[in-house]
Amino acid sequence: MRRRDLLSTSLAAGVATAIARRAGAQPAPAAPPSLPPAPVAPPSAAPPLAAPSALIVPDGRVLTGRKVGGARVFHLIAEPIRHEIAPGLVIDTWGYNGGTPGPVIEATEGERVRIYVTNKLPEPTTVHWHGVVVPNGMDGVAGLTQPSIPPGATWRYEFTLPHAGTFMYHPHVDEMTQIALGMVGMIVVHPKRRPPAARPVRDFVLMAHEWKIVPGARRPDPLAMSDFNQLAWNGKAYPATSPLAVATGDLVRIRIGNLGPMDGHPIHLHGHRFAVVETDGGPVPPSARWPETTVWVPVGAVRVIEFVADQPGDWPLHCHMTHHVMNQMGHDVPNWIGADVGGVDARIRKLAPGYMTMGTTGMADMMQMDLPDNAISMRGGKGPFGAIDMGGMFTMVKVRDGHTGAADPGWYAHPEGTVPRAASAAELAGDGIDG
Ligand SMILES: [Cu+2]
Repeated sequence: MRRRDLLSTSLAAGVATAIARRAGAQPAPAAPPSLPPAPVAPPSAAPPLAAPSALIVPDGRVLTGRKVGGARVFHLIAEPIRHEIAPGLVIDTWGYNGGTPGPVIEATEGERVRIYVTNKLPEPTTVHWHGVVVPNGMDGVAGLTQPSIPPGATWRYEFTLPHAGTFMYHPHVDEMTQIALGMVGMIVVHPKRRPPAARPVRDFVLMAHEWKIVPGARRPDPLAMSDFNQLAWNGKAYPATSPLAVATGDLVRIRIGNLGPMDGHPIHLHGHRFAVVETDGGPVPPSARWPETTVWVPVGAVRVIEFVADQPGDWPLHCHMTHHVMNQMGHDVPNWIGADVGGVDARIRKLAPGYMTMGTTGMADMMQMDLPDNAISMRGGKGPFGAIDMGGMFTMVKVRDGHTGAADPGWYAHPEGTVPRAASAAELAGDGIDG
């Protein structure tokens, strides 16, 4: 359902309600949301953690596996899941170990890893270790390097991690369906010897994803090619994304992966300048780095950025494609901006009392319109100064003096005189501005 369809649905519902009210009847009960019964398995138990993770995965999970003999053992479970993208929007989809994205697999350079993959899907799958240099037979490509893993089976991958870095994993069977539904995850391989850090390092992992979810439906549409309407960081859309909390002066590393079906994302950070220090192909030599405030993260790529968080405040970190920081809707709403619709509205109101065309002064009013069940507002959330109109692939880096832990420190308290305000008549006159 595109936004136009949603608008006509809302309008139709409004008309029905109005007509029913006029006739003195009870409004018809809302149609039940389209809920195909989902084969939902309970979240699978992960193996116990061997050590506390050095990574911070906002809204996500880490698998550190456990040492058995000379290998680190992991268990990935490919399965149907029920996942909340944001309060009010729950989807029935596919993922790993009870969620999407799957847990971050964390290991160390040179380690032998043994990864068991249980297939609880209704169709075959495999796991490809994207960017990890493995023996050809461990590459996870159905038909080419292995038979696919049938439903109900548990198969075993085993290889040595030759390189430190940030990588990803995903199926190479029915990619269009399995990847689009959310079967994606990241892998972090720490260097064997970590260079002594000059300052505390805050090491974040963020994975971009996108779905097409018809407003009111619970099942993402894996056939979508271009009209994705739900964009997420680690499976969550703002306002459900957790901020990245750091202390002033920390070295912040953000490992950004993208295994969305179709779209690259220009990821923009406010208030700081960063460098791309690593891709899934390896480290970028310092002589080859350049300063940036936006990094293009193509589909099937990792970009690791680093910066010193030297500016206290609440700084957006978001995709700069405007439709990727908007929740749930599509792109085909009629363009009424600047139109005089008073005459049209008056005539429609004879049939549908209370009708009002939206969007003549911009789209902000649409962000508050009534929604069907299992749909969320285009608008992001409430900020300290009013509504934040960005949603979707939006989060914040919250920089505070002396902040410890990963908890949200709340809204930034701006020092006196550092927030814009209405100009006074004396100021306008003094600076020669005709306000
Ligand atoms: Cu984007």
